[in-house]
Amino acid sequence: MSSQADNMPAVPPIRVPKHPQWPELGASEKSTLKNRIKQLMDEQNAVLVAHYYVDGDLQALAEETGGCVADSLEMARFGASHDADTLLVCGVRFMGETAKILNPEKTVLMPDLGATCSLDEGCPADLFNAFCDQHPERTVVVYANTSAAVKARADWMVTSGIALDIIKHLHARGEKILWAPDKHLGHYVERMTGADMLMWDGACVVHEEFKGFALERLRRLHPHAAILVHPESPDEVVDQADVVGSTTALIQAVQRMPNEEFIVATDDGIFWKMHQLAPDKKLIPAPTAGGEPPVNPVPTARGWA
Ligand code: CIZ
Repeated sequence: MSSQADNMPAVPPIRVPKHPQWPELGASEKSTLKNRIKQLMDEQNAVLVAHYYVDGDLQALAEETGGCVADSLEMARFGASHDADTLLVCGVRFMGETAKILNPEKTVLMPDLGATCSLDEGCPADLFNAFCDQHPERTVVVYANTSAAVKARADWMVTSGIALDIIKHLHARGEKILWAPDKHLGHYVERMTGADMLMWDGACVVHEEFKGFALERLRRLHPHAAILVHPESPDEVVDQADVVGSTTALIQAVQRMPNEEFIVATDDGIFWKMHQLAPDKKLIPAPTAGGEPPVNPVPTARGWA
């Protein structure tokens, strides 16, 4: 068994811009803006595909206009199956790139090209290529949260929904893996499959904030809550989970499980879809190192808080 590489290149500090703070809009301003977006989409034969992590208003607009709200792979697949000429991708840059890879003939637009992902930023293609060159005997598997240039070097590309199955398959064939960029997801897959995995040293800045000790405290306050954890979270958080899974798997768990309360460790954009599909369930954001988290997300101008 392998794990962290000794000779991993030093990755320069990650530059993830802060979430822009937009002014709160009133109902009529929002409605004017929405109508303008709808008009432009009609003119350009565009369809809106939004990720579960984006602002609730954008998820709602995607559904109202016949688009979709999904994970990155389903966003790209939806785009491929739709006859629109233009895909308006509301998500981070790698999601727009993935949509373009699957839809080369379509125009792909993004509202904010600066919206990025710390996993993607923390795995520059030149350093990654050098790392792969040092380990030619390994099968290169990268997570979806990477640039197109990094994906181009990989033998396999996986989402969190299929990572376990693909690594199990490669392990059964006796292959040794070079995994990038998320070390937490990598460790989780390594523990579950027993595969030999050499890890890139990357992590998601959102999921890394979830703290095991704070989650233990919160669980004691909500002993009947089911704990739902995205596998980009650190081991001590994953170890307390009732369900570990992709965004889609966590949303399905809220619908399927009989519990009335759920503590959720992933980006809080996901609460919009969870609340829509299971409005009677109480959703509690997993705690970070800071103070107590808010209970029962409520709609705000920028989404769900
Ligand atoms: O692939 C995606 O959409 C992401 C970022 C996570 C997930 O678990 O679906």
